[in-house]
Amino acid sequence: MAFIRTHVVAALLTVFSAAAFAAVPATVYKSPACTCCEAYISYLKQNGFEVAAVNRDDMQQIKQQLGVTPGMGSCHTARIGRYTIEGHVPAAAIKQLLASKADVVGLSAPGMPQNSPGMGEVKPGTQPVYVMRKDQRTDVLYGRF
Ligand SMILES: [Cu+2]
Repeated sequence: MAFIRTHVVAALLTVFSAAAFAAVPATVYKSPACTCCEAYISYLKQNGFEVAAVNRDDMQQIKQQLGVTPGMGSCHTARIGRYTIEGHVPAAAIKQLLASKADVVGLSAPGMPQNSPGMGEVKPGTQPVYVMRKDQRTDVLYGRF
């Protein structure tokens, strides 16, 4: 099992290192008072994203515009490439999605999960990340990151 995991990680690193040269632009929409949003923005910057933070008072409207699946909302909403990234989604999941070019709306870490990036100590491999799809299903696990 450890052998397989090592090889999967090595393969993923190869995929990502090609894209790691250029910072990936990301726009993060958040309400002005949100401190965990700030922590998540710092996390994204540390993980190779070039972040534009936009304060908004109409986050519900933004989420609707960007196609966040009802019931999968969190605090901040990001637009990265053609995808909407809702909440405290780990960078590895975002990079995997960008590389896959999957035809989905984006990813979500619904709610405010403890130990997700920006929400305390990160425990890699434990954070469930869900796919936001055009059919608005809410039960499709993308993986644990
Ligand atoms: Cu938050």
